Amino acid sequence: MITVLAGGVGAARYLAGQLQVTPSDEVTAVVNVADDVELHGLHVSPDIDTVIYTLSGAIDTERGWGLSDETWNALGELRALGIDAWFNLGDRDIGTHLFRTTLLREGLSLSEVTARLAAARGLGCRILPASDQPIETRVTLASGTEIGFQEYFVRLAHDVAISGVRFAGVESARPAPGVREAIVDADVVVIAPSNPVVSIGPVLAVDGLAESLAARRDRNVAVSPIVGGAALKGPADRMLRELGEESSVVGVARRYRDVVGTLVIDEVDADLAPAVADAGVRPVVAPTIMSSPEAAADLARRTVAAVAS
Ligand code: FO1
Repeated sequence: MITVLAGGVGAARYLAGQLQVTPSDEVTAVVNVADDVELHGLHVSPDIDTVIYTLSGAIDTERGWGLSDETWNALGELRALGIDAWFNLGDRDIGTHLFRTTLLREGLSLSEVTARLAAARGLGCRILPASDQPIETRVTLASGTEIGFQEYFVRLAHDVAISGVRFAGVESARPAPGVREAIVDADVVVIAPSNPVVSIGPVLAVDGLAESLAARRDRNVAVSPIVGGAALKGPADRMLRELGEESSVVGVARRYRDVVGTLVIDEVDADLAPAVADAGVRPVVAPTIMSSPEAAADLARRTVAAVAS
């Protein structure tokens, strides 16, 4: 069993690579839920949907989120009615949120709804929310104002400095069914190249998961989402710096050293391998830019091989 801790776009690409080299029934994704947001009466789970849409080939490849061949008529009607609809929900994507919101209201858990969505799109791998209880990433801006993650990421286009991040509700969030076992029983646990602060952070903060990972640290491996000091997509590099950490593979190694024994870094960061080792994590240098499905498959192969005994 390969268990992959996943956020959104980068993790979805990594998972698509993993599924080219590992039978799907041997892959479990534990996905961040702290980006989830309630908008216009709908429960949206961006990271879960991005993973399911990507793995089923339904993703809009330009945006990296939402469905392809999308139209925006419902949103247009909302705006015509004077609603400030700043989070772009496509008409097809709204179908997913209506399905999820209706079943949640009928009492199904997020795990059960997610399993139905994954099965409906023909996925063979397991997609587990990190928790069935609500966790909400709250971002404190440098100005001191605290806002929700999607307000920061989308409405403000993350074009603003932050001074803090917290995961509201995480204290009472338990691992969703199967999550702890997926970590404890995995041959290898991979932390996918997602934002360490707001995509992987909320997963590691769920009760007992960091401890379960630490207990098998030498069979866990992370892929750095920071290459040459920068994030390939999104604000991970700026967030690390604004939180007083280093936006580099060394900064990532420091963040993950309690839960992984190995960090895969890109060839451009090969000169930092000794510094990663000094931070207490074994560096493995490999091409980490997933510029094609073959590159993603090769990265997944190398990442698992780095720790599989
Ligand atoms: N990202 C944007 O930058 N702008 C959007 O309008 C937007 C809408 C959206 C709708 C559904 C969905 O599943 C994802 C969406 N995203 C959008 C991406 C989302 O904010 C990010 O995927 C994560 O939350 C960060 O990984």
